[in-house]
Amino acid sequence: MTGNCEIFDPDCFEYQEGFLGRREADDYLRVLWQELDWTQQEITLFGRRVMQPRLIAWYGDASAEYSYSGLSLSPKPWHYALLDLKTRLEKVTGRTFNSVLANAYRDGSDSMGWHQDNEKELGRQPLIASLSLGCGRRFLVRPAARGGIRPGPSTGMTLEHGSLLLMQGECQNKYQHSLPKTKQKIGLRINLTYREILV
Ligand SMILES: O=C(O)CCC(=O)C(=O)O
Repeated sequence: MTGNCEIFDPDCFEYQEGFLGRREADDYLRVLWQELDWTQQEITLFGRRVMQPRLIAWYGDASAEYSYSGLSLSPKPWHYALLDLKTRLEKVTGRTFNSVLANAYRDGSDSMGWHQDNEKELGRQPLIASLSLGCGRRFLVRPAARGGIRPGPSTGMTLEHGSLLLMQGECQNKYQHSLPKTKQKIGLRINLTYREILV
């Protein structure tokens, strides 16, 4: 796969705009919004229980259990549209995925805070294939804190409808990423992060 993502470390991030055509991206957005089993979950953040500012759904092979921020997710059986996309992603990446975390940002007040996807069940150098559907949202990246040194300054780019972002190599060890709130009047965005959970 080729892509341009010059503002981020090219060893860790690869971006392809228009991975899905406009029409099919529209169709996936509509079907996934209507048919996935979306829930709003409570998580632990800095010792406090808070509701996540977005909806999520976890699908995959039965063995692909995933835990983060005090939340344990058991996968729902694959939805056909998620399975179609998984097959396409496996073809372009040459890798396999056994699960997908779907995030739905209903409007600009939904968001995802700074984090690294570095849970042990993802392995040391996970490949995460992140598909964006719906309204473009700003995606920020910054160097992770290390040895008492605070995180570095952030850079960002807009993840467009139908685009694919691969996060790979040392990405989850070196960098944090986030999807900040925005005051712009915008509608739904769905993000699908395909992962391989080591079981
Ligand atoms: O919505 C996005 O693009 C970010 C998703 C994300 O960071 C994650 O699922 O770990």
